[in-house]
Amino acid sequence: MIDLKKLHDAVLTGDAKGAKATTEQALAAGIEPLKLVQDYMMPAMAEVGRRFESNDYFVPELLLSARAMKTALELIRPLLVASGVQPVGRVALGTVKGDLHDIGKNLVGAMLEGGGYEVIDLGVNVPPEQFVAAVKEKHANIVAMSALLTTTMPAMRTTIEALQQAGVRQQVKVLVGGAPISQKYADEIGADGYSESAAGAVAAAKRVMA
Ligand code: B1M
Repeated sequence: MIDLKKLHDAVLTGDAKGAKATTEQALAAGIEPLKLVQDYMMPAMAEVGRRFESNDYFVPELLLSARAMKTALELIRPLLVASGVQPVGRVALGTVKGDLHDIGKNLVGAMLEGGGYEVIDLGVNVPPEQFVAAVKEKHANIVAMSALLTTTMPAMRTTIEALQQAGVRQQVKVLVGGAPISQKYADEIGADGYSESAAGAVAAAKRVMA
């Protein structure tokens, strides 16, 4: 019997080796990969955030927890992707300019790939012109933006404006998400879709493409 709380605690304490070992054991025992992410790893990261807010954790602890989460996700990601079907669209995905958070963005990418989309991962700190270039040169049908900071949310609006100025806004759908983003904000900036979770991003992509 695997104690899955160990995975939660490994992410919380930044123990990458422990996170990897428990994830390996859990996957070998046939536990559903998404359950590991949603029920253990994400709550641990939420607690990391709470400790950061209350000054019990500082940036080094955030980095260690992020590394532990990423180590476990490296094992899980291929399994999320493998559940997919035929390619149904091409998504240019990135964390917006000024923002270096990529764990959620990577999960969204894995879920979209699992949902049958081809994902062009532009990485983090992606300037508007790079999203525009992905639409023009790589013929993305969806621009998917992630932001984790209230200070970087406005880069989503700037990117939509850049798509308009480049004359390509009509040929793409824009999806937005990330902890500080809401449906209200998505509507305000003229995005076509919003999701609060990685799994929901697939449904949102399907909705906007329909
Ligand atoms: Co940062 N950070 N961080 N951080 N960090 C937050 C976001 C923060 C809320 C912590 C806090 O104060 N409680 C806070 C932001 C406050 C605010 O803006 N109001 C914060 C801060 C302040 C900062 C710095 C400024 C700290 C500093 O240097 N003083 C700095 C900024 C650096 C920068 O980006 N320029 C910073 C740095 C970092 C690290 C680099 C140390 C590290 C990131 C490592 C990495 O990503 N490689 C880090 C971390 C780990 C966090 C927390 C603790 C965890 C983020 C995370 O990975 N969550 C975070 C606190 C928190 O979120 N509770 C925090 C797990 C992940 C699976 O969830 O990313 O929300 P999330 O993604 C979800 C959904 O949001 C959604 O799906 C995902 C899965 O369901 N989603 C989408 C995301 N994108 C989507 C796109 C979609 C659809 C859904 O469609 C396209």
